Amino acid sequence: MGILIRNGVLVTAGDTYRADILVEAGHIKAIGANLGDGSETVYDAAGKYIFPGGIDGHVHLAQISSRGTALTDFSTTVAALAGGTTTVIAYATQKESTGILDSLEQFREEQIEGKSAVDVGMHAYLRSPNENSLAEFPALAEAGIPTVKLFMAAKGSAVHCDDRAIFTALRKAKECGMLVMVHAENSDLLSVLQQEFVDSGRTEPLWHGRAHPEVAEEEATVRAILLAKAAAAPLFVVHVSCADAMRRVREGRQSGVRVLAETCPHYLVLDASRLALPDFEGGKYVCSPPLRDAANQEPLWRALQESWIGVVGSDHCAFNFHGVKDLGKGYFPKISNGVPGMQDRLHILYTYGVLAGKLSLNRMVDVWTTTPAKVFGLYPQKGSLAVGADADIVIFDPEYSDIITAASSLEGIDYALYEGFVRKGRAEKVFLRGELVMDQGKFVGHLGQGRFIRRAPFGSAYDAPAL
Ligand code: DUC
Ligand code: ZN
Ligand code: ZN
Repeated sequence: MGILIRNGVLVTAGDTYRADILVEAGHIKAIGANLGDGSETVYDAAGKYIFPGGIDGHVHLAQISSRGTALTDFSTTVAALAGGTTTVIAYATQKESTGILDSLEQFREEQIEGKSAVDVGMHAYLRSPNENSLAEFPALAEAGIPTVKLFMAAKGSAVHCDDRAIFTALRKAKECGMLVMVHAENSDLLSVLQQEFVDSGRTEPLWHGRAHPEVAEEEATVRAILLAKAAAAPLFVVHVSCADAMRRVREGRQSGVRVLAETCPHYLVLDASRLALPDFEGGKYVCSPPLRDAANQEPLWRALQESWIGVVGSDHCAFNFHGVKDLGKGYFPKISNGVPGMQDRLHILYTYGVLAGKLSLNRMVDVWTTTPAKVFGLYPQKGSLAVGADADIVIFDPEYSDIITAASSLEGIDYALYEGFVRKGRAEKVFLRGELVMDQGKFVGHLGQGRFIRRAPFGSAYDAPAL
């Protein structure tokens, strides 16, 4: 039996218009007027917006952090659904002495299957690539995993990548439709500063931020872009946190490099003053790159509106404050890095972007789902309201308003990153492949409904807009 969503205002990356949507067998069957034969379940969306389901291209779940602490698992993807996100792409780390594909296959079987509330893709998070791992790139693309993440920080760790590793990975990736993603921070600069601060007893969370200055991100961003230029390969820079790094991305694109970028909700609305909160409260906000001075926020919003940055991912990486984050009390290098964000990505963009006049509604949909779908090989199956697409659909009530609290968090940890923030609008009903799975903030689906999604090679649906 089909469903019919009537009287809503459809919002896509390119259009806003009133129409009905007919869904059959998990797909959008038709968009228009006078649809259906009367046998459908009807949902009246008068006064509501209809968005394509959100795609969060950057989440960390079911992993052990570099500090040895455990992250929340895929059952917490219910939080993503509450914020209208129907697909996440999770980082899956290559295991020691194990091939990339074998590692990821194991991760899918053990952590994703039977547990997830949303559809899931995987990014391969590589140990420093060698000849064996590069040789696996074609098979990764074939397996529907066309993205690899390389980590420029943390020299000495298994995941650190030097310039040689990045350059060779970029060249190989280009040959087989893979996209290289980088965490861009200059490792040496970070470690010198960290050592100095620790040696002089400056060990509160604030000093984590000071040990990761903006220029360290800017330098690594430029270097990665120039390596991409040398390899004539595309590049995706994750979690751009500051205006200077963003400008380097824009200049790189203007100079002809195919460089794309993501920023995250926390860099748009939270600033470095959080790290200085008393009683180790600042520990809740420790992530890398760190929260920046507030002056960076307006340029980042503008970059989203102008398409200099195309993607907003949450970089959801959730730890309990008590018992996990607070292990780093008195010694910031031990604080588990990461903040939650899966639940409120849409709320932050809508309330503090759209309603504040910084982002058009269409651009919001674009950075929240459509460009992520295109860049990460999910388009047009996902990220759009189009005939034939998966019926991942959000009925969004723009009139709803509440306050974010830990009590309303579904993220599975003991604090809310945006505690006390007003949240306007709500994903009132969320459909995953045509099934109603979230209704008025209540999960009405089942864990395990989410499927592993094989993604298409990079480039098949995407060309970055010219700047
Ligand atoms: N930074 C990352 O790069 N990944 C996860 C968490 C964090 O803070
Ligand atoms: Zn990162
Ligand atoms: Zn991350």
